Amino acid sequence: MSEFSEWFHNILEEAEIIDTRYPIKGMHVWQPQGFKIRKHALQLLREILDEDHEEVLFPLLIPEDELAKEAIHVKGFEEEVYWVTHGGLTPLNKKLALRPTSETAMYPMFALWVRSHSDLPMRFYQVVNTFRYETKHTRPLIRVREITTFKEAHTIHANSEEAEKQVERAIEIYSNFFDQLGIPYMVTRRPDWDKFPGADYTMAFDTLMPDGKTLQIGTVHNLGQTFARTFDITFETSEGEHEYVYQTCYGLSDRVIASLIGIHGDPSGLSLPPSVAPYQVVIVPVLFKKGAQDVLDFCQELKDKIQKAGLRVHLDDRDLRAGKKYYEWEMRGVPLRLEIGPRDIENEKMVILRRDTLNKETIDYQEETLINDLNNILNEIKENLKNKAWNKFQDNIRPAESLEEAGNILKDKKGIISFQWCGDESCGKAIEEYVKVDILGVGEESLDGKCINCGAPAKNLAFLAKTY
Ligand code: P5A
Ligand code: ZN
Repeated sequence: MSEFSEWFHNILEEAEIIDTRYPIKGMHVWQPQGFKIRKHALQLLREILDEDHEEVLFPLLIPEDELAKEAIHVKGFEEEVYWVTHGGLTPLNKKLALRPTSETAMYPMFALWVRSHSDLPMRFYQVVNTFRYETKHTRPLIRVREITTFKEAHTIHANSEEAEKQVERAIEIYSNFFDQLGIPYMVTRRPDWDKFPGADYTMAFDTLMPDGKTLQIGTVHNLGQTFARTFDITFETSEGEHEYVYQTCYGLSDRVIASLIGIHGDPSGLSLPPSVAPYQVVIVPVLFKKGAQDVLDFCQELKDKIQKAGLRVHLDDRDLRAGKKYYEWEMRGVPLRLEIGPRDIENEKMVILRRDTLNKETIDYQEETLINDLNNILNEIKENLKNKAWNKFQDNIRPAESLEEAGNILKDKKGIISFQWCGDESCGKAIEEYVKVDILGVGEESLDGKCINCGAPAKNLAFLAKTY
């Protein structure tokens, strides 16, 4: 196990995020702390999506014939589908698939829902569990067989320009979401041989984990009219003609939580952005025999005040050594800790510890500006986590002029390699073969470069990385 892998597994257990002892490979239990982080992250996401999407909920099971309709799609998933074959002791006459994703559950219904051009666009999303019988090594939150937090959006449009605009919009939405979580990312177009089964093209978000491997944390697909033809989703144009719709879909998963944990964490444990931290502030009273009750009363009032202002705050008045409490809250990633003793109350001071820097500071306790002061610090923490993560990400993208150089960088430093690429599939496969890692995707157009492998004029800047 790599050092990061070990850290990751330990922190999931110690911080009570996920219990991996459930007796099915790739299926795990969300524990209360993990569930809260998940809940807050979903809340942020819903706030963004609800602006112009509607939330729906489709059944988990998909009839075999619907799943099989879209040939390329089903081919892409056939090795990963779990099947329900019996109801009790009775064999089903139609096998039912546990959704690996919901295109084939939703689109037969979309065919019924879409009538006229005036119905369009339609934008839906759902947050559900999906099942994929992954054959690669499973890892909690990163590659699971029950994806418990699959946020999938599906949109329907009257023309291809609108669908393309929706792809851009989805990229904006996810960028905004990741920015709020301080997760750095790059957005690339996946090579054709690596696009979503059935899509015209796939745009993907990749982040970088501390072990130098990238993690795909979201994808946006332009489906064109492929599924519309398969599922007969048509609309009546203003001229009274019937045309196939254009579709997009985009999805995120538990991997978002994995990257939050992995990217912001440090040797002391989790370090959470305030927006998703179960507790944003924890108050630890520093008690001595004399005056203990006064300190506790003061802390209780302080807690009430902070809570009223809408922050998630906890008063840790357990009868434990302060050092033990500090260790625990740092490990759990609480962004801000307030330590208050009798001397502080007297002097109108408090000691604060920022989890992101682990710096202790004494600041003024000012009743009138307290909430404002705390909010400012929390905001600084959010920005600092984000900046640190982005700096590290950018420091780990390195250009390579030759395949040999690319191979060496991947061996020594890992991370992401940028290179000039002609865009040709067989050339791309040869590059992947040589460096033994995948082409992540292509980025901006190349103006005057030469392909790193074949020397032909390069079409795009592309990226290589060892991936999860
Ligand atoms: C988009 C939503 C889809 O399934 N259909 C609806 C489209 N795309 S996808 O790329 O196949 O998956 C979307 C995102 O889900 C994450 N993901 C996983 N996370 C954890 N464990 C897995 N086994 C797993 N498989 C996919 C990825 O982040 C992917 O981008
Ligand atoms: Zn080439």
